[in-house]
Amino acid sequence: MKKLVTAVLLAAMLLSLAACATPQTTDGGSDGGTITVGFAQCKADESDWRKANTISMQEALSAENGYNMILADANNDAAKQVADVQGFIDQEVDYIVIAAVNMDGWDTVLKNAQDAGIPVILVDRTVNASEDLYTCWVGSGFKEEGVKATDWLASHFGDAEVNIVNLQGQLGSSAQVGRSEALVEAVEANDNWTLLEQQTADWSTDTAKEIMTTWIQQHDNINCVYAENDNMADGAIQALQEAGIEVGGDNGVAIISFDANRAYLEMTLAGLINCNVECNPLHGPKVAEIIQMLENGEQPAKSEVVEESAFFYNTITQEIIDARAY
Ligand code: GYE
Repeated sequence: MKKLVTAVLLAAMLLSLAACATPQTTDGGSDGGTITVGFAQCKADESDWRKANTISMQEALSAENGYNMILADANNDAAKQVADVQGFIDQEVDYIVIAAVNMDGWDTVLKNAQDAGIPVILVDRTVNASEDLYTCWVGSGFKEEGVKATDWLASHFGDAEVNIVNLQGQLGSSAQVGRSEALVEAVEANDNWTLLEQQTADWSTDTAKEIMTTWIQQHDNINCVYAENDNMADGAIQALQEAGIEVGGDNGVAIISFDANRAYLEMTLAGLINCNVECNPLHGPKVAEIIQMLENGEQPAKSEVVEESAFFYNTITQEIIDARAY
C-alpha cells in the first residue's frame, strides 16, 4: 500500500512540474503546449544589428520557453521573403513574425495569412500594407533617429560649410527610407549644407569602403559621412584612414552612424564615430509578450516604437558602454 501512495504522489509531482515548464497559455499552440512561430528574417548575418536581432528572437522564442521557432533567412531578397512567409502559412504555424526586407509587396501574402487565421507580428521595419492585414508592429522610429543625427550635425558645424556623403541602407527598407528622409530634409533646410553623394552600400562594411574610396578620389571637401548603420560607418572610416584623412574627433571628417552596437560604441569612445544613434535590435522579449497576450485573448497595441537614444564621442563613457545589453 505504502509503495502505491508513493507512486501516486511522485506522479502528481511530475505532472505539476510539467505544467510549469510550458507557458501559461489558454490553449497553447497547434499541439496544445508548444507554440510554433515562423520568423521571416532579412539576412541573419547581414550586420551586427541583425545578428543581435536574430539572437534576441531565438532566446525569447526558445524550446524551454515553450516555443518552436522556425527561422527563414531571406538573404535580403524581398521576393524570397514573401515566399518564406507563404511557406509558414502552408505549414500552418501558430504565429508569423516578419522583419521586412522591403516595404512593398506584402498585400497578397498578408491576406493569405489573415484568411488562414494566422496572426502576423511585424518587428523592426514597417511595410506598405493596410494595417488590418497584420496584428501589430514593434520597431524603431527611423526618421526620428535621422533627426537625432542631423540635430547633432547642426550643433557640431553651426554656420560652417557641411559637405556630406550618404551611405544608405538597402533601398526600400523603412530603415533606409526614414534615415535618408531626415538627412534630405535637413540639407534642404540648411543653406550651408551640401549633399555631395548618396548611394546604397546595402548595410555592408566592404561595399561602403569601396564606395567611400571612390568618393574620396572625386571630392576633396568631404567633411561629413552619414552612414545609415555601424557596419557601413566602419567601411567609410577604413577608406578615410587608408587615404590618410583625419577621422572623427573635433576636427576630422564627422562620422554619423546608426545602431550603436557595442563594438561601434567603443569606436565612438575612441572618437572615430562622432554621433551614433541607437537602434534597439532586442525585439525577442516584446514579441514573446505580444504572443502571450494574444494567447490570453488580449489585443496588443497596433504599433509600438521602442525607446532609443544617441551617443556622442565627447560625452560617452566606458561605463555607459559596459552597461549596455548589446
Ligand atoms: O540599422 C541595420 C540592419 O532594420 C534597423 O537593418 C534595421 C537595420 C539596421 O541591417 O544594421
